[in-house]
Amino acid sequence: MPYYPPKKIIMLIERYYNNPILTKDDVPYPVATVHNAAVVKHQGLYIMIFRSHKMNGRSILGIAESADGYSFQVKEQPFMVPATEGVFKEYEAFGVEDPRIVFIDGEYLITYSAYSKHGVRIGLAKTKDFKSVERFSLITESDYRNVVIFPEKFGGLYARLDRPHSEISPWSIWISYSPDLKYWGESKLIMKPLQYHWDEMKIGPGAPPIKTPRGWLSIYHGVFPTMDGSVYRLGVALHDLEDPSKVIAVGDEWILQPEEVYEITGYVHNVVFTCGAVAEEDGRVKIYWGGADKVMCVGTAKLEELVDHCLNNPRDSI
Ligand code: M1P
Repeated sequence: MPYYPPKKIIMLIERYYNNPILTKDDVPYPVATVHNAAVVKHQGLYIMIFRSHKMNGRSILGIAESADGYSFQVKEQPFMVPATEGVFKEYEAFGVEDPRIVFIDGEYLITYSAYSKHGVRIGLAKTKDFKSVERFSLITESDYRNVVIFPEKFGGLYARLDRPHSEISPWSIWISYSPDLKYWGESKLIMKPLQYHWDEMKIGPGAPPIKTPRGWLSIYHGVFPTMDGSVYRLGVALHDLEDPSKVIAVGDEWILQPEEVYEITGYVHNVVFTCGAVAEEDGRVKIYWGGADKVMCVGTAKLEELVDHCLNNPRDSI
């Protein structure tokens, strides 16, 4: 009999045993889904801003709080619904989706997708306390999604990763800079899907990048087309600490794929999609993801292992 060594399965993310952590049944107003949430720690509490489809199919953002990052209590009222006045009214008419939150310069910046008959743009809103929120600017034209802002400036400039919808190149990750969060430029394509890989169809920034001693860790989503629709998975990339436009390495294999029932079936099947992760003091990170565009899930990973995953088995760069 030939000897087959034991199969080594590397589990980088440990799913929380009690997933999903939030569903539509936890929301005190009528919604069809709870997914694609941003999560940050504010004054000792975990704040989650989550997306929900209303019964007409358009999305709003709700807010929930937790003491431990696992058990969340949803507030009575939504956090953001489409604006009813000004320029935001025109561009949010079809809904607000997929928030990301970052803390910089004493305030929380929330980027979100704003949908209207004109396409999808990115709105930027600000809050200091998650009690009130102020819309600041629409920071892209159509068609963009998945904008994450770095929690530090580079040479005095804010930096963001984003994902325009190009008809020429597969949907890829770009970087742009801004002196004031309003005007963005110096744009550059920095990461592309890799042909016949798990993310060959399109990629998009997921959680805002996390600073580690070896680089900025970016958790992104990648999509593979199959005869049964698209499969959304998560991967990781490492960016240079001083110059985030330099991608040091991209892990060749995904770190999470739809495997549990609540990821395989739902509103859109076979989807894990992240908008937020919280780095803890013990070197672990809580990664939050939407399962099948219907429920919210969480898992933990060691930051060091995610960085190793990028560096030890990288793919060819673009
Ligand atoms: O249905 C899966 C995802 O599809 C879109 O993702 P992308 O930005 O890659 O196109 C978004 O609608 C996202 O919200 C959704 O989870």
